[in-house]
Amino acid sequence: MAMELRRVASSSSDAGRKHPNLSDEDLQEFQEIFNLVDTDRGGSIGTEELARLMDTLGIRTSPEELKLMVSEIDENGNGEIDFEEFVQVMCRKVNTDYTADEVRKAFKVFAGSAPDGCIRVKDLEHALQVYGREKLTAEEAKNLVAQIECVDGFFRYDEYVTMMMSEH
Ligand SMILES: [Ca+2]
Ligand SMILES: [Ca+2]
Repeated sequence: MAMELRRVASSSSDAGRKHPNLSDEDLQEFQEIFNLVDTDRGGSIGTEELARLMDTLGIRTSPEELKLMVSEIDENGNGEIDFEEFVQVMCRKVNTDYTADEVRKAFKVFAGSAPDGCIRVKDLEHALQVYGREKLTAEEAKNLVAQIECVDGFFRYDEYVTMMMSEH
């Protein structure tokens, strides 16, 4: 949840970046994975390199399946996966960690008796400190919540989840 909220809080300042949802660390990690797969260092991943990766992962794939996988990712149609295309795939993966329903349910648990689709700011701060893989300290939670739009002490998570999750 903290990760999702951070994305909202930082979206305006990151507007000029190519991958506003990704930190530099994410990009670096993707680059490292990409380099491992791009064994000929040509700057793109071809079907043969993908085949080797699948082999390493212990996944059996036919040449047809490999072609299909590449064509799904290959946006510019040159038959290979370049880094930009690779990042797009990894983003999709990152963003499907939680479904919209799961995030809504999590908010609802912490929202208690707040009106439907809303959570009190102080309950949200509490949630950020106890829920999810990335727990925050009280101060971090306060800072994060201060950056998001709240009305009359409530954060409208329903609208936010709809907006965030439909983006991808
Ligand atoms: Ca290559
Ligand atoms: Ca391509």
